[in-house]
Amino acid sequence: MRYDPAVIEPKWQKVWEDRRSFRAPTEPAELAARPKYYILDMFPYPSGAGLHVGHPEGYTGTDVLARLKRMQGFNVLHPMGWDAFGLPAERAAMRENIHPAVITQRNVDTFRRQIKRLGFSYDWAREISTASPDYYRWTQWIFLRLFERGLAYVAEMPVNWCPALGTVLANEEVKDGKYVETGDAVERRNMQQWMLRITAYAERLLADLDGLDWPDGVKDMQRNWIGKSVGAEITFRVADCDRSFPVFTTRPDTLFGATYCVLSPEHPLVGEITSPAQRAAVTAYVVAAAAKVEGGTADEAKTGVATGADAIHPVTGVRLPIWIADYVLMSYGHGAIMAVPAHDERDHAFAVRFSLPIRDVVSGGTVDVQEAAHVGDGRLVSSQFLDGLDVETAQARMIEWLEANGKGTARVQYRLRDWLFSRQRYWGEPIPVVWLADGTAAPIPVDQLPVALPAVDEYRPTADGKPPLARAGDDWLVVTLPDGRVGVRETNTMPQWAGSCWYYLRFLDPTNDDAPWSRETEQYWMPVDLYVGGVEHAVLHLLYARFWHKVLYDCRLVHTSEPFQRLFNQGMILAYSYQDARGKYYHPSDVEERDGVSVLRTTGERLTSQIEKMSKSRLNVVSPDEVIDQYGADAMRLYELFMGPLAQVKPWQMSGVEGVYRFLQRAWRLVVDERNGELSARLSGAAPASETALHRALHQTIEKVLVDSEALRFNTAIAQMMVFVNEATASATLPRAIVRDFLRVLSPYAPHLAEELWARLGEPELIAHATWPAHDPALSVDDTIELVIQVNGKRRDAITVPHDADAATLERLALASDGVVRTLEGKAPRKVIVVPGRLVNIVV
Ligand code: ANZ
Repeated sequence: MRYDPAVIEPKWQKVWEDRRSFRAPTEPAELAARPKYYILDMFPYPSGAGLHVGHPEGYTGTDVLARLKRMQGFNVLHPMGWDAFGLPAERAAMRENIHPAVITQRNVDTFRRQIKRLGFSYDWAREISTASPDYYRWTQWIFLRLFERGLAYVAEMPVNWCPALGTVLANEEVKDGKYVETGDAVERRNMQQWMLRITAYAERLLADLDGLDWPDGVKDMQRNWIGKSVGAEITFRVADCDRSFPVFTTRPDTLFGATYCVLSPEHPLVGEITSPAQRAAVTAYVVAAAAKVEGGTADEAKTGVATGADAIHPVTGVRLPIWIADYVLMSYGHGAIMAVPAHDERDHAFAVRFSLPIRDVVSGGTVDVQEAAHVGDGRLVSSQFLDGLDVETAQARMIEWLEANGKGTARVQYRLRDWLFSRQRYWGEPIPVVWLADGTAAPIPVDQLPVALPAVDEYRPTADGKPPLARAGDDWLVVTLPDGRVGVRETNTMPQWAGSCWYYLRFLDPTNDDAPWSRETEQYWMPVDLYVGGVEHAVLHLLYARFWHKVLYDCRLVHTSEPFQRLFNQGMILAYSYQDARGKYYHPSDVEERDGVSVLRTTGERLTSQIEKMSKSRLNVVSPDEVIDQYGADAMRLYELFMGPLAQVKPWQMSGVEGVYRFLQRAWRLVVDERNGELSARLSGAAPASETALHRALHQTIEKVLVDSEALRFNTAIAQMMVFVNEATASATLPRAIVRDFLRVLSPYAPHLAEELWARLGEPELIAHATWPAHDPALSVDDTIELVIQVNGKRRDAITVPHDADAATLERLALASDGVVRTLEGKAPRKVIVVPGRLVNIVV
């Protein structure tokens, strides 16, 4: 009667499903009875490859918390669904000649099966897929809310056009002029595109970050992406003609240091002001710049050409030559700058390259401005009415002067651009709009939603460059509106980000046919209390979803201005990969360790091992199925969380799974006598004497697991449970009450095992429905000491341990501490020196 996860896990999963144990309540009375906790995972894109062990890391953490919160008496909403539109399914459809919906369904089925095997406590009754018509109907509905408010508009835009794919790409899909996925060349083209006016929300998207419990790094990335700059707009007249152009500057104080101006090659004035002598050179430069992706790379040498025209300095009236150069972007500010080479690095490099004058107007730098730009603080010099002022005061004074003389104003500028929202693809939400004969766009009436994806025979754009939806027949394309006007449907689809902008709201009320969600469910469940996912979504998904949420807030459809109150990023899980001298990869099952060296089992050839991202091509993908087949879901769950701090990047190691599996076996033996399958003879019905060490250890464990779990320090919570099981294993008798309380503590982490032992102890109810045990603070504070932990003699961590913990316990705790896990990076220690009561030194 050994611990056999293959038997007990499917059994309890079925019980939970039959009893609908994890259903989030829906009845008003149930909702009113308890506080709520909405805990959300970033839902996956169901790729063809299935899950690897990295995916469920965050899901395991949220599942522990979801179970814990239920035990604490919360109504918990813990849902799962599929971000199911996207290019990979469309590509697979072309390859395999199967409809993308079929491919997506196949992938979803695999993902669901794999996720279910882990025993997560999702409310599966709320499962959603962004590609199903009763979901995207509401995505389209929200799009129309944006359209009504003037936040969705069509513009002729320079876009990244990929001729090989026949589609535009988002900026973030393009690097160095190539599509990041395939390396296909990308060129710039003007095309009519749908845009979403996210820039109208720039200030609120920025300001509201302050109130969020999010990692600082993510908030900073969003701040940088929004890129707020405070400065001035200054107008320069063009000499000898009645034209003028504004520039944006963050340094109006340096106006007296401006020695030339630069226009972007795309600036509308370029053609008009260029002198005949410069015309040929300017035209050649403009044509060459048009073919390049905007801005070029940062360290590229500055290029440019003079227009032959001059600007008039707004204060001194001095003539400044006007150049054009591609380091000035048309898409930022006004596409024109005043160049101050003494105090701006880019301008300095340009001035040196083209021998333009450099004029120092801020003293106090240690460098000679002829050699390098002085970008720091100082006092203004050679600047008339600004002389002697510090930079900040001089900026305010200059803005006053500009405003008084009608030559400029204070101005705030954002780097954020409007969101390019149309894609020339098939597998996405059709944009619910028709084009009328007069060239205007009209919304599809709400009662005609969804605009369902039509069947087409080909997913490629048409020969004349129209999106694949243009292949649908006139039955689909031609629409008569209720007022009799006839139009042709928009054939662009939405980008993949659209569906994930609001899925957390559909989970509230997933089967509602009258509205995307009901007011009552939104009032009750929102905001999301904890959102867990990868840091790769730090900007785009999280910014787009915040934007939509704020629009919905303005439409009075949601009652909070932010969707996700607390955010946590799990660290990526890596894996060992093995390569021979020629760089060929081998699967771990072909590798053997001989004398501490990895060799190829068949030939004995030495291999190098490396910790890398899991990928098919490196043959180092570990699938959850193989782990569960060998050790069970509970061991897999525990190892996911015991590997190290959740936020840390760390490598998967099967030997680590083996370790937590042994822990589960020890826990099993606390209750079960393996010889006969009866209850262990050590279990006693007597009430626990409150002063025993075991009783104290229990209360410490209850408290530590609670505190650590809520702080998402799952690894140290597990280490504490290991300490308890060791104590209990060593104890001659085991009061049942103590074991019962411990099982409740263990149950969020290893729910199947806890459920099985709970039942064997004769408990009539499920442990999944049990409450969290109370701890007695008088017992949980113990004489503890601070244990210093060193690696190779260097202090790496300090943890609190019981004063009387034995050497073996100290060693285990030390090896599991954050500092050690981080320092060892998966390396095995050679020796562990324990000085009880003082320190542990780990030698590697
Ligand atoms: C004069 C000046 C003097 C500037 C100085 C800087 C330092 P951020 O912080 O990114 O907003 N700039 C303005 N529009 C530009 C464009 N379209 N393309 C490239 N550069 C542009 O930077 C604002 C500064 O970037 C502006 O302030 C301008 O250069 C430049 F000592 O104006 B500055």
